[in-house]
Parts: sequence; C-alpha cells; structure tokens
Amino acid sequence: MGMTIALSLGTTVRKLAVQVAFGVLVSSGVHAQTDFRNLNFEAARVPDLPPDSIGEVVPRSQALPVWLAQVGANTDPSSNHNFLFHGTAGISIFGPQSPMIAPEGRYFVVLQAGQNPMTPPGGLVDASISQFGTVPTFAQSVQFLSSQGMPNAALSFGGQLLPFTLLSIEPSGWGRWGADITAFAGQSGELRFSALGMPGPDFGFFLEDIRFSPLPVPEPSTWALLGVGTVLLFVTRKFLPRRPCR
Ligand SMILES: [Ca+2]
Repeated sequence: MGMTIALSLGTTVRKLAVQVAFGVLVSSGVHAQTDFRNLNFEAARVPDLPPDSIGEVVPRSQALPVWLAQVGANTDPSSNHNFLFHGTAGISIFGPQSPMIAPEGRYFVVLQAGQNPMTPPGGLVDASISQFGTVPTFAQSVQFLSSQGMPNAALSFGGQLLPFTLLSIEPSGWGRWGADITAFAGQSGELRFSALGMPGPDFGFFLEDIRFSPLPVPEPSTWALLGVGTVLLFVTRKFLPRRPCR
C-alpha cells in the first residue's frame, strides 16, 4: 500500500516535472519570438491631462518608449501630446484623455506627413515610427488599428513594403488592417509605419494596437476571383438556357 502510494507520487512528480519543463520551454520560446514591444503605445510616460485638454511637446523617449521616430531628416523629433498641426509633419501621442478615446487601453499615436517643420515652408516630408525585432514564427499577418479609410501611408519590414488591406470594422469605429508577413516569420528586421508626404499628405495616420497574428490575410486576388466567380455564376444562371428536364 505504502509502496503503491510512493510509486504513484513518484509518477505524478515526474509528470509534473515534465509538464513544468515543457511549459518553461514553450514560454521561453514564445518570449524569445516576441521582442517587439510597446505595440499598443501603453508605455507612454506623459502627464495625465484634464479631459479634452491639449498637452505640451514631450520628448520622444517619454511619448514612445522603445520606438524610433523620424520626421523628415530629424531622427529624434519631439512628440505632440493630444494635438497635431494640420499641414505640418509631426508625431503625436494621444491619451489618456483626449477628444478621441483610444480603442485599446489609454494611448494611441497619430503620424502626420506634411510641411517640413524644420524648414517651413519647404517640401513635404514623411513622419514615421519604427523598431527592430523578430517576427514571431507563428505570424502570418501583422495587424493594426487605424481609420476606416487609410490615408497616404506605408508599412514596411526590413525595408520591404507590405501592402495592407482592411479586415474589419471594430465596434469602436476604428478599422482593423492587416498585411501578409509570412515571408518574414522568424526573421529579424525593422518594422516601420509611415505617413507619406508624397504625392500628397492626408490628415493623420492614426495608429493603435499593432499585433502579430497566426491568421492569414485574404489576398485581394482571392477576393477578386471570388467576386468574378460570383458574377459568372449569376450571369450563367440568368442568361444561359437551362437544360430541359428529362
Ligand atoms: Ca493603446
């Protein structure tokens, strides 16, 4: 009896040990894959403001910890807090209380392409944020929230442009966009989001809740084929003579 219990306990301990070891392996593996950080901008260290009030200009390191920023040739621009200059290129952090509520957490970011703030009224320049990291091996898409209609903007990994498409509209009214990243799964490189000054800037590239997903992005060609298929089916059914029943 005592021996049976001891044996049973021993087996349980071994099972537990295996499970714990496996869990550690899995968690450390997952951890190693996801070294991109502050993808939801919640690491901002900016003053809490009264509701709907405009803040000050804050250092990039406080507004966007971990991220690199660039406006025109300026590789460490300050960030606007709860405001942006329409027409002038810049980067803004919004939250925790601003005229627009963040759809996820307390903060979101707006990239504004436009006139070069260093040499107005010079040419139009881009505004971008980026960081280096490793794309998780499970990732098939990189997704983010933005406005429902995408402004003149770009997303790239390792310097290669990633076309993105609107996946869905969130209950918050923000659009969830996605880009295929399967070619870069497991690879390290720079992830960059840019509001583009050329051929013409739009009013703000709103950006929030960036995430890597195991879900693929439906290819536009697939949708187009499905659409064509549906039309052909409709035309066939409507206009082609049906076979007489026997
Ligand atoms: Ca957020």
